[in-house]
Amino acid sequence: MSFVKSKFHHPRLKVNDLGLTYRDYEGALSTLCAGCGHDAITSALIQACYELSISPHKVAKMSGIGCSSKAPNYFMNKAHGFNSVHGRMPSVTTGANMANQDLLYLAMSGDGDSASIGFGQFAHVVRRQLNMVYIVANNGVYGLTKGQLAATADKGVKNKAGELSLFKDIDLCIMALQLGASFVARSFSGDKKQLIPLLKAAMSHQGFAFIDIISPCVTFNNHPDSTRSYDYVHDHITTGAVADFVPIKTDITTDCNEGDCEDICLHDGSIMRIHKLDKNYDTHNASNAIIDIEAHKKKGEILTGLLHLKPTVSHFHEINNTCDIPLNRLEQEVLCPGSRILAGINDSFR
Ligand SMILES: Cc1ncc(C[n+]2csc(CCOP(=O)(O)OP(=O)(O)O)c2C)c(N)n1
Ligand code: SF4
Ligand SMILES: [Mg+2]
Repeated sequence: MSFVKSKFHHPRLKVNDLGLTYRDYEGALSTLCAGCGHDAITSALIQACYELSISPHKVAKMSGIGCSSKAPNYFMNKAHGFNSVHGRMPSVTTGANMANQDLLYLAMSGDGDSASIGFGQFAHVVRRQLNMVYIVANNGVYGLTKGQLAATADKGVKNKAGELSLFKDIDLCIMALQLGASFVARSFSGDKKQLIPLLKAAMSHQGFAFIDIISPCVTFNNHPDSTRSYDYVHDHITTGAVADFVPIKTDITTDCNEGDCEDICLHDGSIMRIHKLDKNYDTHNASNAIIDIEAHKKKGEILTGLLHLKPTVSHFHEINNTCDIPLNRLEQEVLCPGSRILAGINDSFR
């Protein structure tokens, strides 16, 4: 049986700068379990894209395989989308990005998809500073295949079937920081207040933006032996820096005591205002962020918020000097410059 979402909405629903309502950013009806953290991420994405007045046809939703990778079907049904093979989303996104850098690449992956089968692809896409937003919905298990432990599960925890996690977890934020990502954040699907500004900033960032979102699996990993359950995350979450996203040409109105705040200008002129809960917190320093994540982990805490932002790092297209114009908009003469030029290119390889 299939269900269709009603298109009816209140005639006076608020519209954004493009004249679109929140409902215009929705997708198909979710088939995920009721209460799954992934649905809360979808709802935060809808809100962030609506508030940023993003044109759906300028977005490419990319994913691999998993419950998390199904999520792009549940938002922005007028955007482009590619649900690829398990762990192969980064290479598919790289290809698409090479051909058309005019789109916003919004990728959704899982901890299985990125920290196991796709770990190699994850590492290289970070290293290459591809312009994209890479979201991992981290539930510590393979939800779609019924709850096997993922590589992000903490050592010593048990899954619902009682299987013990024998090895140290892979922390994808630490990996991204080590590999040079210019935007790294961690959040919780249940904290929209923190998540929405982070998503907006990630979408406005030029370069590789990574957000690891703790997203509890209510069916297979929400029990007392888990460190990814709603109860555990609620009790152990701590935030180093709260971020406000201020769009281009908007007055900054939030109160801020000197020394407690820092404004970081993003490439498009919008501002990320960082409220430092810990005065010594330094979002510019990737090595310190790694030390902070580890230190909190030792205390049994999950450090969330914006962990690192460096808008000045060169991104994939700058490094490779790629063609600004999407390939599908290039004229025949440019795409096929003639045999004399091709002979010259061939000669340069001899
Ligand atoms: C090549 C290949 N190997 C294994 C699978 C089986 N498989 C499907 S989803 C999945 C794990 C998904 O886990 P995760 O990425 O964490 O997503 P979640 O369901 O937890 O959101 C696996 C192992 C597959 N589809 N393809
Ligand atoms: S199995 Fe887990 S991850 Fe998959 S939809 Fe259900 S709650 Fe979400
Ligand atoms: Mg998972």
